[in-house]
Amino acid sequence: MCGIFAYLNYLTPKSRLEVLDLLVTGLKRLEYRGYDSTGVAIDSPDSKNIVMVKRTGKVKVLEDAIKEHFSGGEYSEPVMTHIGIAHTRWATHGVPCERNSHPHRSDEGNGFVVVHNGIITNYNDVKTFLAKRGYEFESDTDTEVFAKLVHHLWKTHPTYSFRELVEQAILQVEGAFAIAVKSKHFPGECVASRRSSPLLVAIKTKSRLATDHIPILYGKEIRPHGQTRELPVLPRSDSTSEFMPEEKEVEYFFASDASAVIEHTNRVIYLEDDDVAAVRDGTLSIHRLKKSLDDPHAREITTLKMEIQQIMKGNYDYFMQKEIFEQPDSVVNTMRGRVRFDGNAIVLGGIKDYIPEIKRCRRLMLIGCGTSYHSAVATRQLLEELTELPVIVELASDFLDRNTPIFRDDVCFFISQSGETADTLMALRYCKQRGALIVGITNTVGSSICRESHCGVHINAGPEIGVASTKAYTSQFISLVMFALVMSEDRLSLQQRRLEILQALSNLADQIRKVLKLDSKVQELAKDLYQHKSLLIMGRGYNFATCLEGALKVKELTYMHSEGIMAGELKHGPLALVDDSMPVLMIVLRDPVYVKCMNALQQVTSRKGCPVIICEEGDEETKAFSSRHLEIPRTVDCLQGILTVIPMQLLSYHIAVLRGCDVDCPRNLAKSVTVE
Ligand code: G6Q
Ligand code: GLU
Repeated sequence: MCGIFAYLNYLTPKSRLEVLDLLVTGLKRLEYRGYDSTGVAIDSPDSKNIVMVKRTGKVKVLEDAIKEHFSGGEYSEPVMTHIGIAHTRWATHGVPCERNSHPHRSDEGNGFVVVHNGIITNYNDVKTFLAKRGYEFESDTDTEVFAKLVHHLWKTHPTYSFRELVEQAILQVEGAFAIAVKSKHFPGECVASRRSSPLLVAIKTKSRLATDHIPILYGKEIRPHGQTRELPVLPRSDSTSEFMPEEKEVEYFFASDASAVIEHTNRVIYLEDDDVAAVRDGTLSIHRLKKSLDDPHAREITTLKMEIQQIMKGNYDYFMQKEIFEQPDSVVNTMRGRVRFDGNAIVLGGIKDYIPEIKRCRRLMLIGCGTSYHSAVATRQLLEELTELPVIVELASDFLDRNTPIFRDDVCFFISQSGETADTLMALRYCKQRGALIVGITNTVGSSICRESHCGVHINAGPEIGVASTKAYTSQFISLVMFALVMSEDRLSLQQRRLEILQALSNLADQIRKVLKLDSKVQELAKDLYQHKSLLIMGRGYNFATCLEGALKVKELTYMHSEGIMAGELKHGPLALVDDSMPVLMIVLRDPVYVKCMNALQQVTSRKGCPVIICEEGDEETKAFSSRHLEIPRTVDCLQGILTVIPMQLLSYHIAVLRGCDVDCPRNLAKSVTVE
């Protein structure tokens, strides 16, 4: 949630209009993270002041406002060195409006301006502290206290450098944040930091970088957080090394994720919690006040493998649509280099050294939120079957509410597309502290969950931009299936089953292509359904997860009520909802629960319900129960969920389009939920 983008050009002439253009493009790439309001801050034409433009709504509104606001020729003059910061917001404190939009300022003179992602939990204490010192607040956000705190520190410690001021300020705040700060008192400098919210620095130089890491500079003294009454004594860094580009000209980007920078450079540094990154005179340095024993001495400069086309919509109308149609390829990418269909072997490089330890564990726990949680529900049965271990599936938020007992011999899987979801990350830390083995299943290289796991599997689905998760789900599903196959490699009694699954995996991409051909039929179905208020989705066994996931897609994209119902529970309550007008969709496949599903189908039709049925190709007996059905190819029972979820993705997409909803940016949501 919230996208931060900052751009610093050092000895690289750029007009302010060009800078604004870069900032707006950066924000567009990050828009999926939040789209309540937006804002930018750049230098005024005389470089003595900071000018800000903020707007409620999406980046397009800001773009139009910028065109209007910055039309003068003075903005087309090139400047050698400049820093611009920008933000797209997902409101947590204060309604979405211009007043609450970022950047937030320290004072009427715009001395310091700040963009922030996250929540400053002790903002009330800081606010009281500052109010007593005469500060007046203009917004309802938690963020504003940060700008004013830096200003207060600047007033009281006039000798501090910009970086030191920000370091002192972050010592005072609690909660989650990624911040970027610009100041008219420190022209050409930018300082950024993070704690529990993602932030990276990207570096662009003309020639290849001569180094692949930046040494970290440590302070000598550690101060606890939350001392707003007595400000700490400044710890000084004890080393002088830092990143200086070979040539003088350099451009730096600070961004919430890599999709915003990939069109400029593929060289990035993922900041760690409490890193303070500062650029001064074109030199980047990374500082930490606190040194712990296992801290590395440097931050690595990573080369991104992402391609620009991966984050463009291409010929599709929406990212979500593109991502649904990418699934024949994304599932193959998840298996690439891991599954050898000829030798029936599977190697998961990221966890192979831990397999003996995992095999000795007491139980497997799968933890995630939303769609990622559903991928755990979808694969639980197969994991139980092939590992013969107890498998516990948990929603991260609920898990944290319960102080769940965790043991050293537990293996805990954390499933997350973004790798940054706060609830999942908190649950990970909780389990890690208690000594469990932590396995990350993520789609985002360099994300917090990735970095904090002992081992893991990258699902390799490619960037997922649509807020509604689609291809990440099918790739998470396959990653967990591959893990189950690895765990059962040496079990003779399971070899036949394994072969059957491997065979099915090799046909999966073609079968997905076939399901995608149902698109126009699903669109017709959407026309029948889009004006209704509700949609019940029923199934059981391997397809229960599809019901939950389908209902989540319908809710988030179309704002219609939808519920995924375990068909076995029908007679325990939900059947009361069924009549001749309630839209119902039922998944009835020829698997071990077929007879039970047919019972449920009969219960629904005998209450005058007229369900849409998802069934197997050519299953005349099941089709006879309704005039509306979608036929999907036959596959092994435990992989059916991959094929049945695709019509649900398409259905929610088409209903959303028909209802005029913003498919890629559903109201009130954001892609990466970095607050609890
Ligand atoms: C679903 C949403 C959402 C998402 C969760 C977890 O369409 O994208 O439910 O799955 O917010 O996100 P991560 O997978 O990034 O942890
Ligand atoms: N808490 C800040 C606000 O409400 C930032 C929100 C976020 O990162 O989601 O403006």
